[in-house]
Amino acid sequence: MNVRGNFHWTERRTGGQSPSRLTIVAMRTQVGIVGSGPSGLLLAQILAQHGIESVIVESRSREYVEARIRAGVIEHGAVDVLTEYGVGERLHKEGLRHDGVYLQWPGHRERIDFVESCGQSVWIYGQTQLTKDLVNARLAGDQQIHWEVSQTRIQDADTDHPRITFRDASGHPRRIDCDYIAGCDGFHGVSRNTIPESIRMVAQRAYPFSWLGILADVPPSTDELIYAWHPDGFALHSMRSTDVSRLYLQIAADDNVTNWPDERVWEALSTRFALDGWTLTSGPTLEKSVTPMRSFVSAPMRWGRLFLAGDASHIVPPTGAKGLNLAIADVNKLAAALVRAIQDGRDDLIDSYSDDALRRVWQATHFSWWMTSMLHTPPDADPDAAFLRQMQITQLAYVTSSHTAATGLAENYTGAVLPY
Ligand code: RFL
Ligand code: PHB
Repeated sequence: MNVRGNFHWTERRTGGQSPSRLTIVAMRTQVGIVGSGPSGLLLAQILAQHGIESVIVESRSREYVEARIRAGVIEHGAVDVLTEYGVGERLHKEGLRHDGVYLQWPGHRERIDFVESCGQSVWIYGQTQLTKDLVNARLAGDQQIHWEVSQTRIQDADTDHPRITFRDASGHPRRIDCDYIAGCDGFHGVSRNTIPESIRMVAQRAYPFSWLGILADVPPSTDELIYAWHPDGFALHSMRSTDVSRLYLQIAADDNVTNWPDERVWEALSTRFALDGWTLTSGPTLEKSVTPMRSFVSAPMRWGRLFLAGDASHIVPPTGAKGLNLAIADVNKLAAALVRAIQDGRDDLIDSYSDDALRRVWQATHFSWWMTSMLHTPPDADPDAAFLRQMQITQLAYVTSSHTAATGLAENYTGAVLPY
């Protein structure tokens, strides 16, 4: 038996006596976690704060995981969770608190005030930064992450001896025997498909457009996010800091980055954000990528001792800025359930985890679908295009002029509608 920190490895020699020929075949942990995105990393962090041991396996390298540019908006309640579990320090120093958001359509830019509507705010803090904070917290606590694993499998999840098998970065086979397994491996992971199809319900919708995302080395031209409806397509002006802008353009579902040189990108952005007396400052682009738009929910989120969290179980189109926040909300519930089961021997919270988490998931799925439907112009080929565009503008005018309607948007956007 070899003990590293709190990890107990059972070893088997594959030949000779040289330590370099050792193959580590098995270890035990309380919670095995597949995936080191925000879901897996935060779950491990919360469990560690409660004295519960976990092991993370991740198919990508640390560099890749930390550089993946994704979300930027963190809900009030999610910030509270990160703060409570010791990973909110840099967010509070470097994050930007936003108390509202602008909705725009030609000739109009109207602000929805979150604080006045529902007493909450959101924070602008890149998922890349949050991921770095979580990885650093884990490694500082001498807790391991197995990077660059392959052939991950979850076995016997419906028994009381579930395990994760995989090949480590050097190709050696390994096994982790667990009390519980958390499937935090995103939309393309293996966890969800471990649950038999016969007990899974899937609800999904693919949208006929994508987002072209641009990271630009230029100070934002706005103090708060602008969600703009335009006949040419939706545009979003977001940011990562006071020096770096994050912008998005609605493009056709079959379009790709090579069709969007910088000049075309800035021209389209200037057209879609155009407003008298306001100018968009352009600058060098640091990154461009295309995100397909999809709503997807797979239920239940539990099968035996396997629990799904985050994108492994659900995907929302990014218009509502909900994906990362749902991941944090899932994990906060899952951690509480596992702590209760492991430390008090009580299964009530693990039994209700799936239903509890799905309430927020469906609410966010509805909000993201609603925001997406209000803001993205239908393709010209849609026979109802003229009608739908008029409905969108009517909805935008209503939501920005009725206090009640604005409060509905604010409650959903900040996450106030369902407490963590
Ligand atoms: P992740 O981040 O996908 O992490 C899953 C991890 O699992 C690993 N993995 C495996 N590991 C081991 N074995 C396997 N077989 C594995 N298969 C996969 C992967 O390598 C990865 O490291 O899922 P997680 O942790 O659930 O986190 C979800 C969030 O990342 C996601 O919901 C958000 O990024 C969505 N999102 C946004 N969410 C917000 O709340 N606010 C936003 O403003 C926001 N903007 C966005 C977004 C997502 C976007 N894209 C690119 C989809 C903007 C965009 C453009
Ligand atoms: C982002 O900053 O990346 C972002 C902001 C708001 C969204 C989606 C993405 O709705």
